[in-house]
Amino acid sequence: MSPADPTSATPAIPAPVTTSPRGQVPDWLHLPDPKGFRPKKRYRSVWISDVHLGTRGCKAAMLVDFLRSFEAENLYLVGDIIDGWSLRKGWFWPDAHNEVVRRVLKAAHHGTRVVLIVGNHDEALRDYAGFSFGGVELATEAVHLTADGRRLLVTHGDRFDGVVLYARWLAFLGDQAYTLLLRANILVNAARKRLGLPYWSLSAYLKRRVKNAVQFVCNFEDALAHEAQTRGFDGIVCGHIHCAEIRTIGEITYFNDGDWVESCTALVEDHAGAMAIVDWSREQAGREQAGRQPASAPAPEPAELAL
Ligand SMILES: [Mn+2]
Repeated sequence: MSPADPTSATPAIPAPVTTSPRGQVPDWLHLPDPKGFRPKKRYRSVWISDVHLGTRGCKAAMLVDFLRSFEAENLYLVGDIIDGWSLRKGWFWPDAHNEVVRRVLKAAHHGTRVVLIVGNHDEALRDYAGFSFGGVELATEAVHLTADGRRLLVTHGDRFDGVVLYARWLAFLGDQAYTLLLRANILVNAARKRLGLPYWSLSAYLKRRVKNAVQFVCNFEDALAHEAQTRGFDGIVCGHIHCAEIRTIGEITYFNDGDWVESCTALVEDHAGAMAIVDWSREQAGREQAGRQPASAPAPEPAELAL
């Protein structure tokens, strides 16, 4: 800005009122945790997905409890965080859902790198990939380098629905058909959206075909491992099918961080690069049990399955 011209008739613009001693941020960002709160765990990275804020199924209170329990350098929100489809049908937004958003923004403000990967239920955010809001980076996928040097592709996983649907054919048709199907899935669902039809949902499809669900989950995992391998990654982190998992497929490690609708699970990385699944409903149950028992009772089993 050039210095104000004293001869100019334009009145000086008053300085904005400072609402917080630390600058232009709301005061709630600095609210301390309640007294006597358990010490925070320190993770290098945390992945959560399929929170489905805006739906009655979302276990927001459990998630707030989890978000309050740790500090992390990286927090990846791996898609389907806000359920835009459900909100379009009817507004449902209780306080606990606000609290999730508040916790995430607070973490970003205090130095956690927060990356929000777009899923299929929050696809409206896709247009904003590459932008950053309130310290939250929006992206369609991300690359994570673990502390022990592994390169992981982080993506929601909905792109592979078409591949999973036609998995048996793919065995005959090969890699080019696979690439084509990845594109077709996006086009088909864009067309369905224009026709007012819902996204072709893998999880709904699986539920209709319960008998074959195990096979289809395997196909999903194989499709993602194939993608990671083709693109030269050591592993892949995804969500989408609401099924937490750490599994080796060929040379690829497949990680699924689960969901906060049914299982209340997250994926975490410690400072040595070891990855584990946290089952928060089990952790909470263990804590309640420990609270009921005398102080000399053995500590509950840790909920993390180190790998
Ligand atoms: Mn999804």
